[in-house]
Amino acid sequence: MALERTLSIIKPDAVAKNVIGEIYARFEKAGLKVVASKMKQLSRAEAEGFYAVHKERPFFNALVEFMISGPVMIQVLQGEGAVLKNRDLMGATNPKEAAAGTIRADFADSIDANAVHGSDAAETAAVEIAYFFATTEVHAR
Ligand code: RTP
Ligand code: MG
Repeated sequence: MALERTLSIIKPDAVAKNVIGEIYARFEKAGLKVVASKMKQLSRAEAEGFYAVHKERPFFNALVEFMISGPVMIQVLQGEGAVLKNRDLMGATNPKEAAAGTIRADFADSIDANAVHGSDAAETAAVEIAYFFATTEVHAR
């Protein structure tokens, strides 16, 4: 497996539930290192741009409204197979379908308020990391 980086976002619902630390602990216990992080209130334009791939989908407006409903915690995770490892920790998009012990099973309330985002491939990870972080803000560890 290759050493990879992936973009993770703790969404407004999980920030509001005060579980940033619990989610970071899961990353660390799985061998993922936080190599960049920032808390941010996304603007509408930033949220629309980030999820532009979904702009024709019926849930797009609800997704954008939700993502700007409060601050998010954005981080770059680094580790062996980081993209898939993070997706495994997150669980299925719909928390009702998420495996027991995953972040979404434990902290998400609905398919809209589903606690976390994670890049879905190495290529999208590179684009998403550059969307939020300058290269000087991502640290070799
Ligand atoms: P994310 O991008 O946030 O990590 O989530 P994901 O890959 O698991 O799911 P994706 O298909 O990329 O969808 C992005 C977000 O849109 C919302 N969604 N709602 N109502 C629906 O059918 C529906 N489908 C997707 C979810 O909040 C999902 O996280
Ligand atoms: Mg996605």
